[in-house]
Amino acid sequence: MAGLKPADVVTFGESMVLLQPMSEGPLAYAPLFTRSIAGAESNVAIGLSRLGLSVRWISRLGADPFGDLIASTLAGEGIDVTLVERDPAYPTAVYFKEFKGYGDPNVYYYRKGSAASRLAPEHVKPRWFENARHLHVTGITPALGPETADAVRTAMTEARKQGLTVSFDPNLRRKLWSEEEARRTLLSLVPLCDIFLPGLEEAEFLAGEMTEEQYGAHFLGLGAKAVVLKLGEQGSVGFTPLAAVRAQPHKVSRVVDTVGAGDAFAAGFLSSWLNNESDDDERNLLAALERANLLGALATQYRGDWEGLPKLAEVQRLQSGGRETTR
Ligand code: KDG
Repeated sequence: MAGLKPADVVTFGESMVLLQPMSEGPLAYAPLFTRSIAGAESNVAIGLSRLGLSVRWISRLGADPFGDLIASTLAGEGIDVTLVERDPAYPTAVYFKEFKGYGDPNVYYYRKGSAASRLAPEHVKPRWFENARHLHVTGITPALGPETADAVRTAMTEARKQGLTVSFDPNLRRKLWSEEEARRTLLSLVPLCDIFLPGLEEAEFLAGEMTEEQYGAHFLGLGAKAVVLKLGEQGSVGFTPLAAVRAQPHKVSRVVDTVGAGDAFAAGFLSSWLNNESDDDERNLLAALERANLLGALATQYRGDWEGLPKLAEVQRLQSGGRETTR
């Protein structure tokens, strides 16, 4: 077997075909749709790849045309999809959005019994982590099928055994599982990560009501080495045992679609954090949080879960206050 291309980041999870109505209003009356793909981990993979990191995305897709579409879209983004397996017995999943004209879109999943929902520990191979530095996982995968939580646990454990660092975004999706199961499973995975990336609401769901500083201390106490709280329009705050840093939000004048903003945030954070050049936690946290806030904000400017993710040159231009050349 040929060696795998080195990867800064490995990630795995389910990607789906995404059908978005071209109009606002109830999905039941939407006549026309655009077609794209989506999935928390592949959104992060695209964000990282556009910022110049090498990324390996792993999943199970149906042996069907929608599986082809996902694999070729991600390969087209420069992501290594060599280890993706195609399952002739189970299909690629689909999901729909419903734009109400205000707030977060509603989402409707058609993913029960999908190829990725069959992911099991036996699929997680030591080879997944060969030649790689970091694993990123989300709390969506454990909710998908009977053995997916064990698959995530196995992957996190194996990655650490092979010397990778691990990040974990709980990405709570209440439509996928019960609150009790979600809380128990997500909490059990926190000690297996180095970087924990909850939103404020997710932190409260997992740990009850606390101050931001208490959340930082609480999740560091569970074993994470860095805790990053996403505060939405208020920016973000990060904690390590040595530092606590707040970063102001990147302001935008209008929000088109919030779905995928958390993944963009994760990509922004990791792209900076994994390339830390200094030993100064405060400095490293601030740089990573500022980039994360910027990416999260940019992701809300477009319909679609990843289409608004910027390339490195755009990020550098925005961070240095440069003007955009439009024509
Ligand atoms: O974070 C955005 C994702 O939620 C979206 O792209 C689709 O993976 C997805 C999911 O399970 O909701």
